[in-house]
Amino acid sequence: MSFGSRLQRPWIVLVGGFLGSGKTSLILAAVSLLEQRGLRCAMILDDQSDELVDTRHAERQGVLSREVTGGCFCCLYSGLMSVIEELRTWSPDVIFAEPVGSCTDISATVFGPLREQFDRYRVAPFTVLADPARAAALRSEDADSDLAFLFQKQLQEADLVCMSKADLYPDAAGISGLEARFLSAKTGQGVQEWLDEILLGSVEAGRTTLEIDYARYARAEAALAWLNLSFVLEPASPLSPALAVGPFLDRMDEALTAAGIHIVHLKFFDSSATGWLKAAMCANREEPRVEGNLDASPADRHEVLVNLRAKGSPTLVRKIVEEQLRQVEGRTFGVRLECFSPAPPKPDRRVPRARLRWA
Ligand SMILES: Nc1nc2c(ncn2[C@@H]2O[C@H](COP(=O)(O)OP(=O)(O)OP(=O)(O)O)[C@@H](O)[C@H]2O)c(=O)[nH]1
Ligand SMILES: [Mg+2]
Repeated sequence: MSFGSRLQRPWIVLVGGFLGSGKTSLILAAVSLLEQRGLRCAMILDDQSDELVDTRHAERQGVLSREVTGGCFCCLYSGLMSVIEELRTWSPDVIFAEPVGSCTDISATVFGPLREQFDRYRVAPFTVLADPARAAALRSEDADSDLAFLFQKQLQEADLVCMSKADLYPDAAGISGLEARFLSAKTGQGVQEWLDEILLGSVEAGRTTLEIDYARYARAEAALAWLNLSFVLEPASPLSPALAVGPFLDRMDEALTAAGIHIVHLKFFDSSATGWLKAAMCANREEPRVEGNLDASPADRHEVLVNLRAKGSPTLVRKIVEEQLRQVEGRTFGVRLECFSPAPPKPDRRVPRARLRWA
């Protein structure tokens, strides 16, 4: 079975879904499978700001990656296209793109204008991932209304819904009213089948235009605190990546939890001469999930990235993180810290479904 060749139009594959649903993990697993078949793949990450854990992770996995920063793809179609055009010079077969996990209205703002480029690209159906635990929480009666709004809108515009993390939730239910696939980026379960379906199947791409109130969308995103931090750490004595970031992560979780800040996704990335480590948690007091060189030997210099998406006040989140940073043992320098609420989304293109025809 062949997915195509370099002489043809490259595939554009958008994988959306809520913060922490498993987008980056799925894309990295898919790239690995496709590369085993000799296909060239690249990946585009999207964020409100730069210094992204996901980009560093992708680079460490050897995946060609680029960033679109300063907003969601829904507002930055032209930015997305200029990165796609740049990647095209490298003749990729498949370009994956991961929208920000709070982003929605992708069908009208990205798939819509992308249809006009049908002579240059093949566009896969829009996959939206849902973490079963998050889906249950955000569909319950006491769900946070802002987060639930974003989650629902993302699902409503999906061409294909996939329940992620099937290894963690083997008995997960789907979402009522939606046909869902089940997959695990960790074990590979369902990933090949998903690729076959999006690249060889007949599901139409971008078939649902959302009805969405942008003022409500803006309010929901503005309820989030978005923090990107980078710094260099020289500990008093050499530490492994796990020991360099572990205590900082634990204390940050404690302090955020004590202040009533709801962690949506907290990611750490440590790069050192002896190896790298990524640690992430999708809820307060969750056991961090760790990937990388777990047995790396101690190093005397660490480059640390922290990306935190939380429900709460950016001013308070910043204060907590600054306080925890002061408590890190050793010398910290080169600190860059940004913390804000996402600005109201303003699409640079919006092409509703009714005006569209695929070639
Ligand atoms: N056990 C298990 N964990 C997974 C799987 N997929 C993702 N994870 C974990 O879930 C967390 C979130 O995964 P990511 O791939 O970073 O999710 P994301 O949707 O890209 O997150 P954002 O970019 O922040 O929106 C990480 O700790 C992953 O290791 C899976 O299939 N199984
Ligand atoms: Mg990601």
